[in-house]
Amino acid sequence: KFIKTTVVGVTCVPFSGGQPKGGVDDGPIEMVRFGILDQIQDMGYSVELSEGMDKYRSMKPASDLPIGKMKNPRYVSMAARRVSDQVKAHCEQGRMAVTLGGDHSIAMGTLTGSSMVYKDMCVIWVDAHADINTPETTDSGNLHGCPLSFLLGLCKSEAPFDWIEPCLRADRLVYIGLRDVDPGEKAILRKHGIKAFSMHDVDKHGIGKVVEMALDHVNKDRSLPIHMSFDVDALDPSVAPATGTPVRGGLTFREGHYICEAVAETGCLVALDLVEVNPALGDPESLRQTVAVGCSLVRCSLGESLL
Ligand code: Z70
Ligand code: MN
Ligand code: MN
Ligand code: MN
Repeated sequence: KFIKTTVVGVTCVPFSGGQPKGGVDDGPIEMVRFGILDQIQDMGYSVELSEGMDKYRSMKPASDLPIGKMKNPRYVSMAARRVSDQVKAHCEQGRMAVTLGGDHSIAMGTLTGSSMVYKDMCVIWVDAHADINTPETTDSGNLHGCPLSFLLGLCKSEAPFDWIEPCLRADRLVYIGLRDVDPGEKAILRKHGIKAFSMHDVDKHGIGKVVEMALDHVNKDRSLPIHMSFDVDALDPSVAPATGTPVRGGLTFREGHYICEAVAETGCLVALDLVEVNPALGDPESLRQTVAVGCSLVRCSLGESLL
């Protein structure tokens, strides 16, 4: 409905500054090694790869003292700003924008980028976590737990994040998979009436009904562009073990894939993030399994399972 070419614009973001564990910056290269780019091409798309992925590592400032509780604020901001430019460029060309992370702080960039082109887009956030802490409510100071508060305009626009224009309406955001939400985040979700389908809802209604309700909430007529931001830790650790903050009781392999298939089926997807694959965590089999499932979710979101 919105995608104008058969080109998929892939942006690899080897970035780990939004949280303390190294290795998540190797997520994209492992997915590329696993063959994600060839797999996308084998589906009949061509791939346009954003340039200079190594630059994300080299842009780390020599000194990046915390601002309040926020850790690595300058590095996170600079990386997200670059991601924003790259994703925006793909969207402007009418390409499906696929971003491979990296930790979830990069969503500050992916969503600002896509929303500059698709002003009325809605967001499906698939995650164990709500990632909506403000610089005030965060306990950890890890910015991968905060991107949505910046995007929704819930925190003051201060340097180094003053380039972020609030670009997302609270009623255009919906979550699936939540099961580890901080008290301050719960208060934010309540205050702004943000719709969230937790694992409890998935158990109660089944994934089919949950995805339908989620789409109905943000995109009743299936007429708005969708940006889906998929944190691999939404999946159960038995399915995706190699991630920084595994939380038990997550989505099964099929539930995760169902979400991607149902979103693909709407024909409204314009941008996809696949984040928090950390190849450094766990044994080689955990790594292989997690990278494989990440690639599989990307393919399904691009319509692999549709007949
Ligand atoms: C916690 C925080 C988080 C991902 C952990 C955790 C956030 N709410 N997000 N792992 N992907 O630190 O703010
Ligand atoms: Mn998460
Ligand atoms: Mn927690
Ligand atoms: Mn996340």
